[in-house]
Amino acid sequence: MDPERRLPIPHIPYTNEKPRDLILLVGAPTKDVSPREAEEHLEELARLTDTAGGEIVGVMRQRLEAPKPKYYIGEGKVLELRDAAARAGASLVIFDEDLTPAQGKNLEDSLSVRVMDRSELILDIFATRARTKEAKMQVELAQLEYLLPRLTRMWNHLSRIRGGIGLRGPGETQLETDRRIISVRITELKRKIEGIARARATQRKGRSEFFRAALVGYTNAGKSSILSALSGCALFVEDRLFATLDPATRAVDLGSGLTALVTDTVGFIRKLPHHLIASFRATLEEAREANLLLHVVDAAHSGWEEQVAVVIDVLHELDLRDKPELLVFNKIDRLTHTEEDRLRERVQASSGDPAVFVSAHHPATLEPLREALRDRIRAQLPRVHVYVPAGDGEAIATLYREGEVLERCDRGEVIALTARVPHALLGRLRQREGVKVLEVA
Ligand SMILES: Nc1nc2c(ncn2[C@@H]2O[C@H](COP(=O)(O)OP(=O)(O)OP(=O)(O)O)[C@@H](O)[C@H]2O)c(=O)[nH]1
Ligand SMILES: [Mg+2]
Repeated sequence: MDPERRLPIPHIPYTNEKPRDLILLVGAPTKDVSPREAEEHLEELARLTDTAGGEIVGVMRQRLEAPKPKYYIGEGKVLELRDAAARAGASLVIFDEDLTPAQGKNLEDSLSVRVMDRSELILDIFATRARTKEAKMQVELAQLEYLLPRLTRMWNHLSRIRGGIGLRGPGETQLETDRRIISVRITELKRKIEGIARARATQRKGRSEFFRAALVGYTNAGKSSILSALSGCALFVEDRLFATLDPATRAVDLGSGLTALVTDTVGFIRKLPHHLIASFRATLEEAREANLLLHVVDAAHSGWEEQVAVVIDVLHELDLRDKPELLVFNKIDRLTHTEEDRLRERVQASSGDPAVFVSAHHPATLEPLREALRDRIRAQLPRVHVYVPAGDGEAIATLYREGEVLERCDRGEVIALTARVPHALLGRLRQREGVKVLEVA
């Protein structure tokens, strides 16, 4: 049978008509996580739960020396959790930590409600938010790979409950499937995604003469807002996690005859499911071919340093760590002057990496970012010798305005300049009467 027909992935967007899952959250960090970080992680899990359309009815915490093999948390805590879930009428328990398939199954058997971990929740959000064919296929692939080792457990609770968070996407059709069909589908999806990536690579070739930058960063940092502000074309922006799933590229006019192609990409998050990262590799090809990564940071978030570290880790995993990077601290409108000064000092002291401080909501503050982009573009422009008739003031002025003049030598009738010149200007100069251009090897 055609596996495509056996495993349709239903796209069931969350609507208010559906009863909301009542959810208990569990945070069980190990002792090396600071109390502030532990609370930030739970807060983020709560935002993820809200994005998925669930209603939180309680939060439980436990500090662990190390995760326990059987239930992740201690056995006493499991009993406490079972009582709390029953009292609150919870239909779902979500752990902030990754559970092994066995831990998930043991917990479900003891609690008699469905149990999910952060990875599964993130996959569910991606499944309901994916819009394009490519994003849908990537999420389906990641979900199937996550599902495969947990198949028996899924069948177990599917016979008890239907629908709800975590059961959207492929979960609902698992009853009549088996591992073989899933594996066939996984191979099929990989092949199709690669095909799309190849088609995209061909498209990109046509734009290769442009300087390319890719916006990367933690989810909700303001990547789409920055690209909207830079390009003047509105992109989807939302105060929710994972507003953007598909890359979007816009031409950004930087003035002085310089243009950059800037790509907005999917946001990263702590503990991004490994399968999801793998399947988003193709989408992030755009970032791989960029000349510069603009790493956007939410400067107003108390956990920005941890978020930067998470993004760096994911970039590592995607083999993107060696790209030139510019840190773009966004949302400075939400900082006081003192906070902004302190942030600048901290950034300077800690990394020494190049950084700019902007607010996507106040376009004038984006000037340092535009300037940094212009500098990077100019640094990559071809170096040429240009000989201009001394009387051609206009050509000389244009060279100073649109290019970067490195040397000038006035030789009476002719002015000889060495300059970095944008491709477009190069074309115009070559056609100009009396002007000679020689490329420097
Ligand atoms: N105050 C303030 N809010 C901002 C700024 N930039 C973005 N925001 C808000 O932050 C939220 C997230 O912005 P997005 O541009 O969607 O962030 P993103 O990084 O594209 O997020 P994902 O696509 O979800 O990864 C929205 O509510 C924006 O209005 C800023 O400079 N200042
Ligand atoms: Mg976005």
